[in-house]
Formats: sequence, C-alpha cells, structure tokens
Amino acid sequence: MKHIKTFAILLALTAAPAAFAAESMDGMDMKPAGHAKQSPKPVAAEIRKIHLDTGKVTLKHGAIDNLGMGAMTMTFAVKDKASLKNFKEGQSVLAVFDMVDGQPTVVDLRSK
Ligand SMILES: [Cu+2]
Repeated sequence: MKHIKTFAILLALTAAPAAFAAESMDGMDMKPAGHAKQSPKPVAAEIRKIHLDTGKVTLKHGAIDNLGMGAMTMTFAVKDKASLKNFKEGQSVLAVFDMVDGQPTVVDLRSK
C-alpha cells in the first residue's frame, strides 16, 4: 500500500513538468507563425553586381525583416530577370525580398 502511494506521488510530480512543456511548446509555435506572416516591404540596397547570364543580382542590403536576415552583401535570384538590364552596378535601389522555391529572391526592384 505504501509503495502504491509513493508511485502515485511520483506520477503527479512527473506529469506536471510534462504539462508545462506542452504549454511552452504552444507558446513557441505562435511566434514563428506570426513572424512568417510579416509582409515583405522595400529594403534599401545597393547593386554591387548584375549577373545578366544567370538572372541574379549581388546586393549590399539592409535588414530584411520578413526573411529574418540582417544587413549583408549577397547574391539573389531575381523574379523578373529581364528587369535587370534597366539597372546598373553601383545604383541605389529599393528591393522587396521573399522566399520563392525555397530561395531568397528579389521579387521587386526599383530605383531609389
Ligand atoms: Cu542577405
């Protein structure tokens, strides 16, 4: 009888942390979902290199909130590849970024 009682107490003690864990998991789920819903907005960038052959552009860009990316220089795929010929290297632009086919992509590019 004494053993059963001890076992019941142990169960109660171990069940409580599990409930807490489940609760904090829910809380964690909320945040990334809200983050992903952040809509893309224009980010100031400077064109470092235009790759007409591959339809890509190397940009020195500011923080891209909707991609969770800080400021850096990197190369992006461009949704409207043909539009690249309207720009030149060294130009200041406003770029809208989004994930396309799992890749960070410039979905809109305009002169600043
Ligand atoms: Cu980047």
